[in-house]
Amino acid sequence: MTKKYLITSALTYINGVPHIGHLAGAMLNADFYARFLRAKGEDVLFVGGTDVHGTKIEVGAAQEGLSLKDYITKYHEEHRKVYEGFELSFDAFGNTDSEQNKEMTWRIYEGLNKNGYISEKITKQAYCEDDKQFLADSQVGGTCPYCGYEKAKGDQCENCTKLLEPEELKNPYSTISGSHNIIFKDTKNLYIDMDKMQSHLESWVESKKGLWPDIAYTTAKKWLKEGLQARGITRDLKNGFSVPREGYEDKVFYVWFDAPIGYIGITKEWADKDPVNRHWEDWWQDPENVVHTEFMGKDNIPFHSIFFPGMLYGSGENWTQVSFLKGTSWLNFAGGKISKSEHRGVFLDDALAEFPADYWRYWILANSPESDDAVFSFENFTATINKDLNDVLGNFINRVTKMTVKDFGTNVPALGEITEAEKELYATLDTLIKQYTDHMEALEIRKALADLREIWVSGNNYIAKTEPWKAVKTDKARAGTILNTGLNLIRLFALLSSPVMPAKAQEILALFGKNKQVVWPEEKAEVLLQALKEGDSFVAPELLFQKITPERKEELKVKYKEGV
Ligand code: B3M
Ligand code: ZN
Repeated sequence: MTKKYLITSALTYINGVPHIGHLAGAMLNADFYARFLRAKGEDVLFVGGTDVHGTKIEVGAAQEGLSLKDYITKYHEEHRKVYEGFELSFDAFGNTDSEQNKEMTWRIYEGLNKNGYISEKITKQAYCEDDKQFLADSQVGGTCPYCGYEKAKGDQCENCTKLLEPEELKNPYSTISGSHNIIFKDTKNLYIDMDKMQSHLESWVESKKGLWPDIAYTTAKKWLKEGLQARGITRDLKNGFSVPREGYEDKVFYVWFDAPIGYIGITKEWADKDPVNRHWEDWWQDPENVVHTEFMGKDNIPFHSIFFPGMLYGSGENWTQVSFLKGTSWLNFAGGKISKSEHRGVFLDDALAEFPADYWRYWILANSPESDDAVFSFENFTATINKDLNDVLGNFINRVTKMTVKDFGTNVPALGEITEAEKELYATLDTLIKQYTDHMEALEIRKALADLREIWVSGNNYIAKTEPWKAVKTDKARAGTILNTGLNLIRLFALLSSPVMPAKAQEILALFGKNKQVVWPEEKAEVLLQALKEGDSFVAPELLFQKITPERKEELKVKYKEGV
């Protein structure tokens, strides 16, 4: 049986519009991989969505004076729209609050409970007598015992960055109402006994050595080394799934319990729309035949490398576990901390209003913060777009099509005798395309993008060397051969660029007629460069890419507060 490829990208919290850092961390890498595998003819299911439970969302809804339901609907839709704008090709896209996800969450909880992995603990928690509710750690404000900052939160002091417990705050108050009427009250919650899974998870993580990227493997190892501890899976909150257990009527599951299960819930929701042809079990309960690749930012790695695998394992069913965990570092902004309220940094809605999605996709993938943090600046963005997309790729396409139209019209000229120059080009391309494909398969994204650029460069080198503008004066058939090869290169470049810049690739393929289907080029370059035949018609494009002027760049730097 051929393998199936399950791809998941972290489910973003719906409070706030996502920025380019979110794209760089999870969704874009996942989309790039999904498109590549689909082009290779693989069976792919790409799952994504939004995370709508927990305190953050509850607070966000209260701030906007919306009901939870309206708040969730509004922002889920907003996220969906920008992701569509970035051409993220999710097969299944949903929310974590669906009926299907509740069913899966309860099922996994019941399994864990049956197998003895659930316990109950009583702890003290902040309770506001005026709000008549328990407060999450981050909902308690007060004075930091270390630095005296008056607006510290119960989980962390923003001023001195110390991690805190709510009881440590002096003069505690509710951030919901401002009331100082706070007591610390006993509350019981359910815990998952991760300590009982220590040895199982140790050997499982060990089996990923050399397979997972370093950042994922070492993060998982670090947690194991510190020793796993029981972790709370219920909370005294309103926004979440109810808990099927007596005495827990006023509580909900912790957001990080049902969020990763959300991948399964979203798959089930998708399958339920077409029950004859889609089966969630084919993806989630077939570990032998499914390759599951997860994409996320580095802060999400512990949950995906330890807790979620532990939850699935402890439930006792034969779940598909993560095969490859692609965690990335941060994409930072040259101007400092990205903030919507201070209009600093590039949020996805603004990004789409400034430039085509493919400009961003190219830059972000080429600068992917894979092992180290990377920095976005309009300075660098401008340089990359002008050089790679305009001078290298765009210029090649323009020159070849314009020269052909001028000397041969809008039909592909004949391919005559193959000379050393073509043979050299074939050899270069064979090496580069293999390297590119290998890097994509291994999810070495920066390296893959460097290969893609080299592939484009090889086209320019070929034209510079063969000088068709000279050849046409002395040997028109030779010029025809060069331009035939050039036109074929354009088509090949579009196919190879499609996981990175899907819309531009379609635009380029459309120059050669109706067949715009992307099939991954697996033949030898010599064959690939004979796909377009003598007489096939094409059109010379209008400007495919546009340079960013120095004035525009300066405007953008001011507008988004880069170094201002
Ligand atoms: N919503 C955290 C985040 O957006 C969390 C990820 C859940 S993935 C299952 O970074
Ligand atoms: Zn402090």
